[in-house]
Amino acid sequence: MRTNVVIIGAGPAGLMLGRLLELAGVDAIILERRSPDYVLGRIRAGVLEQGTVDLMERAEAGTRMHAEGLVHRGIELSFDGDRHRLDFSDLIDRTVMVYGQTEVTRDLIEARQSSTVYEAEEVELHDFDTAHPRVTYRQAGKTHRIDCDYIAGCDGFHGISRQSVPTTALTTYERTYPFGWLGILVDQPPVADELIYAHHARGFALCSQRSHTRSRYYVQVAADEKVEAWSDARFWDELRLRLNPETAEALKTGPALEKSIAPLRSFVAEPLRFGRLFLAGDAAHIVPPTGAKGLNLAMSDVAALADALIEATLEKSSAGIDAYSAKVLQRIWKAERFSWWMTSLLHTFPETGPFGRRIQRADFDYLRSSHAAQQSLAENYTGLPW
Ligand code: RFL
Ligand code: PHB
Repeated sequence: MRTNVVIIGAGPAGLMLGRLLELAGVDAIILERRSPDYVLGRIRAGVLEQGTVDLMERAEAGTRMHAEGLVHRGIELSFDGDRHRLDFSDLIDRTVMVYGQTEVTRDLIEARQSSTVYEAEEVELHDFDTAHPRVTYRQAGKTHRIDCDYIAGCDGFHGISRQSVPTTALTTYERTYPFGWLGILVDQPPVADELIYAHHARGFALCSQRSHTRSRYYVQVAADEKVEAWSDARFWDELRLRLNPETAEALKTGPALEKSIAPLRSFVAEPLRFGRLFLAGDAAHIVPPTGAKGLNLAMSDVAALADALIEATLEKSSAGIDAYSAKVLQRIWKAERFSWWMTSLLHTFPETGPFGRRIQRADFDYLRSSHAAQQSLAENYTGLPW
């Protein structure tokens, strides 16, 4: 088999890249290790920047998002029960869209007309440092080979693409946090119209949502915590303790549809190009979810990569692919900084002690008193320019 671009991974990054290439008339095959049901069952992000919304439209996959997604004008921050609302519309005339990653994935799968190979095992990348790269994989006991011009590694943090690059060619920057997020999905109306990010001495909590009838809540837990140790009742009790009393009172609880723990990590690999292999999305970088940036960053990467690959294929110009890595890394590091900062402000860090908490309180008080600081948060949360 032969194609222009082999895309590894059918998460949001791979599916969006595939869709943009197909619309431009560039041939691409997506190889995904899991089944479609598995891919659609992963509960992850919930907040889309305007740039991501625009990209869904460009991909001709935005109709349901506009019908069912919720436009949010702001968020609420809470510090030991003291609340402060940030109105992005007033501050910088921008909004975000609350629409689940599962739905984004579903819409992109439905929009796609070209082939996606699911349950592709033992995917291997070959000769991407030459003019003739190829990818092999196994499916139903048979080995297949695809020759191509370019390979796009969109296979997430644990994928094979980054691991295929010689370690000497890669510089990685990493920070792990001594905690994770325990998340619960529940068929109950959200406790508030907007998202609430709460700092509390017992740890961070987030009240998010998927629709007017489905809510998503998170609490900070120790990194080694086991999900089995958290009954639904224990989760709700802990969440209430971390919210201010009126919010805790208004919380509508129910049986968990899904409950899982995600570790928190900051990670960047540089560069993002190795010959004819390009990394994008979580394959290249991870942010802690506190800034709602991971999915959006994956989307801005592939918007740039799609343009570069279209130019390289149709116009035979390498300007875009030559510039790709340096261009997207600029934006990636700014999102890394913002996500790290939001995480530092809102979580409890056992090692920083009482001094650390007073600094966090000062950061929150400064934010409450400074229009400039609020604008800065709003600008980063709603998304820096693409
Ligand atoms: P994905 O989604 O991990 O998809 C990678 C795909 O590659 C496949 N794969 C392979 N395929 C073939 N061969 C192999 N060897 C393969 N290895 C892996 C995988 O099966 C998978 O289908 O990466 P992608 O596309 O880069 O997308 C990134 C986003 O999923 C991620 O950044 C976000 O979910 C992060 N995130 C959030 N981002 C936001 O923008 N806003 C949010 O509100 C937000 N909340 C979150 C989040 C992530 C969370 N968790 C669980 C880490 C909340 C949480 C709790
Ligand atoms: C979510 O709804 O899953 C969500 C929302 C905002 C975040 C992280 C996760 O910052």
